[in-house]
Amino acid sequence: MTSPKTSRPAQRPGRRAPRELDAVVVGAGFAGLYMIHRLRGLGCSVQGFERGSGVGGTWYWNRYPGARCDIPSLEYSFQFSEEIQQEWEWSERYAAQPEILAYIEHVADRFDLRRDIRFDTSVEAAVLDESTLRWTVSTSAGDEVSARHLIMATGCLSAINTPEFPGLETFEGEWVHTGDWPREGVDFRGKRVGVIGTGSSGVQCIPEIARDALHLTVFQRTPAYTVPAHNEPLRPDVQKRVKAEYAAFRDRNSRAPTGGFADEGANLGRAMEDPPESRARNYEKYWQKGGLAFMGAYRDLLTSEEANATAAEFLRRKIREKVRDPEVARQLSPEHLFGCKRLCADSGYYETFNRDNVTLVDVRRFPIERITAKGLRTADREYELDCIVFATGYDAMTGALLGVDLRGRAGKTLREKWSEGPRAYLGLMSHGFPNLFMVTGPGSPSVLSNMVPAIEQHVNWIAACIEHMREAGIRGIEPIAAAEDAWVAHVNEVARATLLPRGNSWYLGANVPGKPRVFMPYLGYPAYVKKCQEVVAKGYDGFEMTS
Ligand code: NA7
Repeated sequence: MTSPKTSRPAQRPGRRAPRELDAVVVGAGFAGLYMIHRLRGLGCSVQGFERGSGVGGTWYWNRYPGARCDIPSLEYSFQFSEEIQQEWEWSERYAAQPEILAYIEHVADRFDLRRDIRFDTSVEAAVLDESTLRWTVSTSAGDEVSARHLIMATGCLSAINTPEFPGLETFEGEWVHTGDWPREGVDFRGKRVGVIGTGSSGVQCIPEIARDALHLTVFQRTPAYTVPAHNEPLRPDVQKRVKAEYAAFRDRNSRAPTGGFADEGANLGRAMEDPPESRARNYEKYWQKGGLAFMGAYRDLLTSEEANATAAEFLRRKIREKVRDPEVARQLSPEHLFGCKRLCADSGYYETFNRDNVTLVDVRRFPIERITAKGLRTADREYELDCIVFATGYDAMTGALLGVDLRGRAGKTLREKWSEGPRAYLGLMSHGFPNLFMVTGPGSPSVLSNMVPAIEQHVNWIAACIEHMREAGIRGIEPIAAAEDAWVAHVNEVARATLLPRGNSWYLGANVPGKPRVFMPYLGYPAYVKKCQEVVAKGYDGFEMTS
């Protein structure tokens, strides 16, 4: 696909015209890599930019000890290439970060994707030329390129959230964030370590750090609900069985209400229809399955408060059984709604609090006031620390998109447009920003589904759209405002029918001070895929095309 000569932007005197491309892809994680592969297949000229020094996206940055996926390996992987599916051997039921990164590197090698990616380079701005409907993209390395299509493959959990505690610059020890972990690792041996945050990252790294550190202090604001992952080596016969019918396996999973992964199957019954003893047995069964599969114990756990309370009480009982000190068990026991913040999958989390070298501090009761030269001060005392680990999460779903100065029609920025929360049609495109695509953007199932199939579905949709534009001689595509408004209203309506908007979660932006509280992902993976197909079948219903 070559760009028509007429679309060349006017040259500014004394400056070279930017290099003209069909597409720019921002990010080289699962989404960016597959997008580049598909665009190349269409014969498009494409340039990728990646702020890291290598491929992998979230799996490049999250190198903290214990980092592991909570979706089974055989499902958290690409399906676009049967060769890759067959040749890659997963070693564990849930892959750890090094294995997932090795897998992504293998895919990049296999399709020679690195040659089109500029590493150590952040895209800083992209400005639409309304007359040509092309984007001028500028980077931290001083590149300026012009592209017909700009594809933001920047990830849902990539802009880290580091709370602005006063005094951090005075800290004499080392501090790190789980989402930006040093490549050379961190040596915790003989050190007094503090971990702030007990979401999935905290829950995964706390048992590992406790094993090495002299002493570990865990600063907890909200206790997490977590279910043991029951991770184990992947049995060769299981892997062989799946590989023998991989396409059918993927097809079944794509229709699962869990959002693109089947795991062990969900129970379609309602919690209160089961008498208490049988309910306890059922919860025990799902606890034994492990991790996120527990969400499937009953179908109404996220819609009925009464049902939700039974799951919460079952999990609190497990904490009391595992944690020896009743006061520590009480502090670790969540009182909020179950499952409205993402459920964690752990390996020995509660047991860690039985160790002599681990202390739990409740920072909801005594908030962190400042970081000091020697450690950290809460409202009631100071803790001396040699190392602080921020496991404080992300500016999720919108952070990376709004981190780029994106200027659409009439010079309006995406930041201005989204000042009261993200607005996008199908989570794919936003009105006023023609030819700007988002992979798993807000308003798509994304984080409420299995990310890799969700990414592939979006990339396939975008690639087909670009191919259609080329064949039909279309220069621009953009959602119609009314279609976008209706979709945003629908996303909210679906969420409101559940308990999810009542959790103080990153799904709502509640973890980042000042962020608008809007429920961002779309709940309903199989229905969403059908909707995207219908939109295309009806001639890109809800979109406006410019020839
Ligand atoms: P999360 O799930 O957002 O967890 C962040 C944790 O950090 C959570 O316990 C927060 O408490 C805590 N936090 C954040 N800010 C503060 C301040 N200022 N003081 C004390 N504690 C704080 O991020 P993760 O990285 O663990 O996981 C993100 C996703 O990655 C996960 O859901 C999986 O999908 C993979 P809070 O709950 O806000 O009170």
